[in-house]
Amino acid sequence: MTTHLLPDLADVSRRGDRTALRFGDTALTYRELAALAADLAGQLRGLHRVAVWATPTAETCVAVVAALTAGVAVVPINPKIGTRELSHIVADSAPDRVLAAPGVELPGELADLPRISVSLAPPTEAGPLPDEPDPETPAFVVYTSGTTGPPKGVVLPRRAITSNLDALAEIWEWTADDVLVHALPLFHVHGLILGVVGPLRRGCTLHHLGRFSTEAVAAELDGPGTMLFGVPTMYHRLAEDCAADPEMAGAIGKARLLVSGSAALPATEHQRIEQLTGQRVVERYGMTETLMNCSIRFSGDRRPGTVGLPVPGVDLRLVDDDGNPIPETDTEAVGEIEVRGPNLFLGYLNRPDATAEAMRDGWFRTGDMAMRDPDGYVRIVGRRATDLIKSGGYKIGAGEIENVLLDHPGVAEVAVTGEPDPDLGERIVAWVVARGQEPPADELIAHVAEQLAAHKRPREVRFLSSLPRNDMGKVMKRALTS
Ligand code: MLC
Ligand code: AMP
Repeated sequence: MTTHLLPDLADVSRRGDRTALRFGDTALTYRELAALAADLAGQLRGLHRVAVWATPTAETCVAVVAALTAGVAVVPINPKIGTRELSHIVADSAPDRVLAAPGVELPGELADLPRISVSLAPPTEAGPLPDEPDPETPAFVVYTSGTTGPPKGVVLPRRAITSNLDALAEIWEWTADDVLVHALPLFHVHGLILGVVGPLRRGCTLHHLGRFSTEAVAAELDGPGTMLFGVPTMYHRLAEDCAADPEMAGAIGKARLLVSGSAALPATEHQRIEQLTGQRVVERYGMTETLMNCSIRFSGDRRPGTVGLPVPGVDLRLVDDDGNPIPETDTEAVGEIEVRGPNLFLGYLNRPDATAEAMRDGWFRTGDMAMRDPDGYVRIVGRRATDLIKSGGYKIGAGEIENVLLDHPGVAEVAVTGEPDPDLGERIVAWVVARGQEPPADELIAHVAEQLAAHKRPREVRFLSSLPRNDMGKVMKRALTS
C-alpha cells in the first residue's frame, strides 16, 4: 500500500499525461490536475473544513483534490439542496470557506461564507505539495439522513478511504487501464469517494456524464469506458431501454464490469440485464459510515439477490435482536449486519450520542437485516427502521419530511412512508390530514423540494381524515398502504 492517498498526483512522473477526469468537453490530465490542486491547496493551508459546491464538474474534483492534498476536510453540498437543509449543514459543519466555480451564485448561508473560486486556468507556478496528512485526518464530512431529525455529518478519515478503495481494486481487478463511467451525484460516497477519489487513486480515467441518460452510458461503454458505477434505478432504466434497442444492449455488453450499489438490485433486474446484454452485474453493499462492506468479486459467482462476501479488511457479523452473534453456519436466521474494520467512520459530527448509539463493542450497527448463504454470501432482506426510505439510491428519513410538511399551514398531521416502485426502488408517499381545506398536493410536494432537496419530495400525497394510531397514539405506518 502506498503512503499517499493520491499517488499519481503526488508524483506526476508516474502517469502525468494520462487523462484523469473528463466532464463533457472538459478534460484534465494528471499533470494538469496536480498543478491546479497544488495551487489551490496553497490557499487552503491551515483551514479546518471547507464546503464544496458539488456540481458534477471538473471544478468540484479540483476543489476536493486540493482539500485532500492540504489535509482539509470537505463538506460536499448538493447543488439542489433546499433552504432548511442548507442552514442545518452550514451551522453544523461550520466551514471556514466555500469552494465553487467562478460565477456560480451560491444560496443562503453559503453566500455569507468567505469564498474561494476554483478555476481551471493553469496556474503560473505550481507550488510544492504539502506533506501527506496523517491517515486519521478527516477527509470528508458527508451528510446522511437518519430516521428522525436533520441529517448527520459522517466524518470519514483518510484511512477508511485508502483501505476501502484498495480492497475494491483488488476484488474488482480495477487497474490504471480502466476508464470508469458514471453519472452519480458528487455529494455522496458512491459518486464522490468511489466514483472520483477511486479512479484518481488507481491512476485511471473518469468519464463523468454530467447527468444520467441511458444513451450517454451506452455511447461511453461502446467507446472507451470499461467500468460503470450506478444505482439500481439506473440499471432499471438501462434494462428498459436495452429491451427496446438491441444496439444499446450490445454497447452495454462491451463493458468489463458493471457495478450496482446504494440500494438492492432486484434479482429479476439482474437476470433481465444478463439476458439483454450478456453482462452479470456485480453488486456491492455499502453505507456512508462504513464505505463498502460486501461485494461480489470480479471472478466470483455473480449470484442475483446477494451482495457477496465482506470486502478484504472488513469484519462482518449478523446479530439477533439481543445483540448476540448468529453462528456463520446458520443459514436460516435473519440478523442485523454489524461491521468493524479500517473502513469505519470517526463518528457523527457534533453528535457523540448518535455515534455511541450506532456502535456496539467496536462494531457498527448498520440497521440492515440479512441472511447468509451456505458459502457465506450475504443476502440483504430488509432494514430495521421503517422510517428510512431508499429512493433512487438516496437515503431519506421519513421524520425529516414529516417535520417539513408539518410546517405547512394546510397540514394538521402527516406520516411519510416508502412504497415499492419499479423505477426508484421505493417512492415517497405523504399521508396527510389537512388543516381545514386540503392544500393542493403539488404545493406540498414543492414545499418539501424547496426546503430539503428535490429527491426528498413525496411523489404522491394521499389525504385522510385521520391517521391510524395504536393505543399509545403512535402512527401505525404498516397500516398505511394503498
Ligand atoms: C421534479 N423536479 C423538481 C420537482 N419535481 N424539482 C423541484 N420541485 C419539484 N416539485 C426535478 C428534479 O429537481 C430533477 O431536476 C428532475 O425533476 C427529476 O428528478 P428525480 O425524478 O428526482 O430524479 P431523476 O432525475 O429521475 O434521477 C434518477 C437518478 C437519481 C437515479 C439519476 O435518483 C440519482 O442520481 N440517484 C443517485 C443517488 C446516489 O448517488 N446515492 C448514493 C448514496 S451513498 P433535474 O434538473 O435534475 O432534471 C450510499 C452508500 C452506497 O448509498 O452504498 O453507495
Ligand atoms: P447511505 O446512508 O445513503 O449511505 O445508504 C446506506 C444504505 O443503503 C445501507 O444501509 C443499505 O440499506 C443501502 N444499500 C446500499 N447498498 C445496498 C445493496 N447493494 N443492497 C441493499 N441495500 C443497499
